[in-house]
Amino acid sequence: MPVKITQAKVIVTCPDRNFVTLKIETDEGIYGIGDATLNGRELAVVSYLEDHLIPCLIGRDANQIEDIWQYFYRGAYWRRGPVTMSAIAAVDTALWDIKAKKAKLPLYELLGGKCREGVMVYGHANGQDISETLEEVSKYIELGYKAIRLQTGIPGLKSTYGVSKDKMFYEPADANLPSENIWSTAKYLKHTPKLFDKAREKFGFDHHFLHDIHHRLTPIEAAKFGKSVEDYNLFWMEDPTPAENQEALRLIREHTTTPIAIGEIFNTIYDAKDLIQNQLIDYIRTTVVHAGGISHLRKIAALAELYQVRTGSHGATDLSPVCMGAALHFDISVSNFGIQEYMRHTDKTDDVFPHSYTFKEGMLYPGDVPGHGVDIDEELAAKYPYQPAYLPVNRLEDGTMWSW
Ligand code: KDG
Ligand code: MG
Repeated sequence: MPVKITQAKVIVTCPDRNFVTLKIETDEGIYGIGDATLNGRELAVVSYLEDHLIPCLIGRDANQIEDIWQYFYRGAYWRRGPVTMSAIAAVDTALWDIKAKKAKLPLYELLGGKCREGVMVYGHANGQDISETLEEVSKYIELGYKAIRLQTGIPGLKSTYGVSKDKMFYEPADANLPSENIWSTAKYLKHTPKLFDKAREKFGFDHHFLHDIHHRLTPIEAAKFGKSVEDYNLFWMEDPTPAENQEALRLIREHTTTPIAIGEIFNTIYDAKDLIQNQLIDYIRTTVVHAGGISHLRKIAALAELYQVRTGSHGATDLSPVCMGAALHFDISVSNFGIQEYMRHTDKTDDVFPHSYTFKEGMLYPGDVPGHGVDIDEELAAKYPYQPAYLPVNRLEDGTMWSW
C-alpha cells in the first residue's frame, strides 16, 4: 500500500550550533526526519530543499526510497556537489526513518541486521601543547574510549586546526565572518611526531590513536609525515593532502605504511571510486548527511568492501544527532565497518534532538526503537534561531591562501 507524503518542512535551529533538519509527514501519521546540515553553508541547503525538492515530494509514495533518490539525482540534470547531496541525503534519511517506523523495526533490521554488537567510536583529545593534549587523552581513556584522535597546538603558530577552547565539543565554525589561521608545514612536521612519541611513552600501545592533517600537506610532505610516525602505530592519518588530486595518494602509499583515511568532504561514490579501486586509502569517511543519505552510503561501502577498504564516517559536532543516529544503523549493518567518529554534542543540542543511541565503554549503540531513533523537539528548536557562523580560512605565514 502506498504511503503518501502529505507535508515536508525544514527546521533550522541553533542549540549551541546551527542544524538543518527535514521532517517528512505522511497520510498514515508517521513522520521521518533527516539531517541536512552543511557547516557554514546551511541556508543554501534550506533553499535547495524548500524551493526545489519539497514541491516535488508532496504526493509521492514514501515507500519508493530508491526511485525518489534517482528522481532527485538523475532527474535534476545538475548532479553532485555538497548542497545537492546534503538535500538528497535529508530526504533519503527521513524516508528510511518512515519505512522502519512503519515496519515497527529499528532501521538496522531493514539494512540486513546487525553485523556486530556495537560501534567503536573515536573521541577528540586536543590541547594547546603536548602536555595538555595528553591530559585530555587520559580523560578519554577514563571514559572508556578505545580510540582517540590527538591534535595539538604548534609552537610559533597562534592557532591550528583541531585545537579548541572547549574540550568535549570542538566547534570550528566560530565567527560571523571567517576568522584566519596561520599555517607552517615546517613547524607542523617538526612538532607533531613528538606528540605521538610522548603519547605512546605515557599510554603504551593498547589504545588506537588517530590524527587529522586536514588537507594541509603536499604529497611528499605527507609521505614524510606518515613515515615519521610509523613507530607509533597510528590507526590512521586523515586527509594528508587535498584529494582533488587523487593520483597524489599513490606517491604517499609508496613511502609509508601509516593507514590513510579520506572522504569527509566527498559527496558521491564517484569522488571515492578511484581511491577505493586503486587501494590508495584504507578508510572511507563519507557520511550519511554529505554523501546522499543511507542509500548512497551503502553503495560506497559495498564498493569499498571489494577492496578491503573499511568505513570510518565523519562525525564532527556539525553533523546533527539525526545524522549520528542514522550513521549508527549504517555502521552496525555493513560488514566492512571500521570506526565511527564521535564528537559529543552539547546538552542543549541533545535536548533538541532526543535520541535512543547510547555510549558505553568506547562503543555507541543505536538502540532498538523503530526508525533511526532520533527525533526533534520542534518547540524547543524554535527557541534557538539560526546564527550566522563560518568555518575559518587558513594562510601561510607570508599570506598565501592555503587549505584549512
Ligand atoms: O565542518 C567541518 C568539520 O566537520 C571538520 O573540520 C571536522 O575534519 C573534521 C573531522 O575530522 O572531524
Ligand atoms: Mg577531518
